[in-house]
Amino acid sequence: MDKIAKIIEESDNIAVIAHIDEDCDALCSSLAMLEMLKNKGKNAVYFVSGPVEHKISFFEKNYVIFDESYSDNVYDLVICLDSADELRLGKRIALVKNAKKTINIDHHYTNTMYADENRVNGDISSTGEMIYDLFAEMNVEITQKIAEYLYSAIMGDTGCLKYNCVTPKTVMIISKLMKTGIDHAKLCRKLFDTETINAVKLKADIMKNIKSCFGGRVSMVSVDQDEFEKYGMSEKDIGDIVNIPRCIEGTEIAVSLRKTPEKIKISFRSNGRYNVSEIAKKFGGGGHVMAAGASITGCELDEAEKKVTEAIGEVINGRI
Ligand SMILES: [Mn+2]
Repeated sequence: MDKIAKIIEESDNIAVIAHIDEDCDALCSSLAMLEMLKNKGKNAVYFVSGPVEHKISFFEKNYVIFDESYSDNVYDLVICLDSADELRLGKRIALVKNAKKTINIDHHYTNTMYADENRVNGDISSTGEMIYDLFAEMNVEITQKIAEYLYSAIMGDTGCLKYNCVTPKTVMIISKLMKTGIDHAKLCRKLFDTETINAVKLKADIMKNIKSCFGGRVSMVSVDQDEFEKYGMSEKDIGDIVNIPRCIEGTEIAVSLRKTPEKIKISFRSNGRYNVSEIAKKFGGGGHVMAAGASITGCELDEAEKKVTEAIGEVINGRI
């Protein structure tokens, strides 16, 4: 049996954590892992970093929102999912430090291999797909609940099977998950085709202010905190706004900047020509070739836009 599977089988008190600001892959991979552990009779808990974003908040809330009162907890095993490095675990890193054993399962090729046992493969679409493989090795019964989680995790990171990271194997796994009888259309509608009226209005405002540079090869959107507040929303209530500029014809790199009280979050998407994780790295971030992120503190949006444009310029001008 694989080492990771063996460690899981041999551990009783287990904590599951994934990267901060949980996305669909992070949340649903973790929920699938939690479900599997509970089905095996393990004493397992999944700690999220804070309230999860609105779009993925309909899943069963059988997780615990982490706060410092849990910092001294000691687990036999802490399983870290979908997190490229320790910084992305936020305050929950305390659990990793205290743990008797740690496992890291991730598909970011920038992963720093921070656990005792690391299973990292940057060529796999999603952590959800890696969890499916692990469960297959462990002969885990794929219940409908687990299938719903893994299906959502994979769909989340593949843009509903649209992105480069999708392989024939990804599609085969989706097919197997569908065979359990899950209501996949309903899940997709809830996850990807449902917006609140305020989210649509906010997006309309964002669209009016799309910036285009480098002859249209770079498209950028920015949202200030007061724009979220205008519609009574937080930046957690609106998903990937970087998909707005990504769709514009001629765009090779799409960027979004979101101002929160603490920092400016930057998302990068590539349409194939450039490795945006290299740009994210310039700001202390990371991610994948086609999708990456970082954050900037201590400046206003316009200054952050300038810095990002300069960093992209270095990459674009270096290549062409
Ligand atoms: Mn992921």
